Amino acid sequence: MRLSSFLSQSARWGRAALALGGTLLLTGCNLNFWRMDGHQSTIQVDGPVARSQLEVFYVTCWVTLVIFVLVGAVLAYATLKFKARTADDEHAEPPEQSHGNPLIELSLIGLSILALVFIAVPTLKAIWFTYDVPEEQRDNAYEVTAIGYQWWFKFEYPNEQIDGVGPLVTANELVIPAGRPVRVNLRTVDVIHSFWVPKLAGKVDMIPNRGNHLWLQADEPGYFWGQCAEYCGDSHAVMRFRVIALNEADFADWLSREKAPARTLTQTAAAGEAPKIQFASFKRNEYGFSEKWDANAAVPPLNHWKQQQFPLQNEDAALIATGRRLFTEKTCAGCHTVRGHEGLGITGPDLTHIGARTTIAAGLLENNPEQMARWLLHPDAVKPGNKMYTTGYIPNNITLTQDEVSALVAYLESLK
Ligand code: HEC
Ligand SMILES: [Cu+2]
Repeated sequence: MRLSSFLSQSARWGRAALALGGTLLLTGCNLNFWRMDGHQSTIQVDGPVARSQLEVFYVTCWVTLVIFVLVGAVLAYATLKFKARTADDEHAEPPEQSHGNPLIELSLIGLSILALVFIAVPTLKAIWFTYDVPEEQRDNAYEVTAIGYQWWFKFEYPNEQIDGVGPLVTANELVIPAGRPVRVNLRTVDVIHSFWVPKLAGKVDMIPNRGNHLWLQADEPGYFWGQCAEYCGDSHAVMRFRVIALNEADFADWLSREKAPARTLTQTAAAGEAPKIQFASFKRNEYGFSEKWDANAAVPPLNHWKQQQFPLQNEDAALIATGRRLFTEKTCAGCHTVRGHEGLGITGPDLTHIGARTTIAAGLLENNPEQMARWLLHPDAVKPGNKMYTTGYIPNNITLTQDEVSALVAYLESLK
């Protein structure tokens, strides 16, 4: 090798090593990267269904790793042993061929079959296990129905009937009892979506005219991230949801709050003044989540959810009343249900208790007055192509002043 080519070669390797070292250094600071413990990790799981799926993943990984090492070793051996070392070697006769050796070929076939069986047995077991709630736990199972819409999720509780209304309905945050199997019926009103809560279970498609289902269980109370996992149009990537698993008492409390009609504030109960919303602070395409959502946050997500159940301080009853009137005037009521108030629409998410949810726009923004204002002002900037904008704001020519937005926000956030 000539000196100049040696130098340029080693410079290239040097740069590569530097880049690799830099990457390791940077990601090294982020422990979550190494633990693979992101919000949607399938490696750090919190329920039996996801655990059985993880086991299949590991079995497959180990089997293929063994194959990789064996094939790699044979390849390396052959490469080194039969390498041309001198100019004469280039023209030498090929070494003796072992093609057609029945012993080698049969044992390769046998080993392949063995590897497949090794993978197939746990896979089949997991398929049976994840398909439906195990027989002996059926009586204990809780049932919900998840319905996919472009681009949000509706959740129905068939066993929680409200007199004169029908089943309890909510959206984008699925609240379940912890430590109990939950059977989720999967439906869609439009295209194919897919239901996936990486730490608990998934994925199963929501297919038009086909009744799919899955089951999941959270080992302990917790707050879990979910995501539509089947491309379904413009805002598929931001069609998210949350699963909140509660202990028995908290779950019963939530059910009774959730079944109650929308909260109505009386003038005497609250006559504060809502803090001013900082309209200037909205940026395009910037996710509205604070550090509260970090894994090491001072307020763990489940506690954050619990805090969200309480009314905001400084509720302004007059402003809330204006917001309620605007909700009808601006045609919001035609798409959204606010049970007990004027809202009757069913094409958008149920908003009866929107103030008590931690997210808006299908898990995309944190639910607080600022982000709510941002969503109402520019739903299209937050979520491209969303139906609230394309089939509501545009045809109905909805424009909102900052005062109107402030009133609507006060109203929506009061719906605990
Ligand atoms: C044409 C029907 C339609 C109209 C009119 C409409 N919305 Fe919506 N709204 C939707 C849909 C659909 C979504 C779900 C959007 C998404 O996440 O993709 C939505 C989402 C929302 C959300 C977030 C809910 C959640 O759980 O994430 C709020 C809050 C909301 N709308 C309030 C309003 C207000 C206030 C108005 C009136 C100014 C209004 N909407 C007008 C259809 C409508
Ligand atoms: Cu989808």
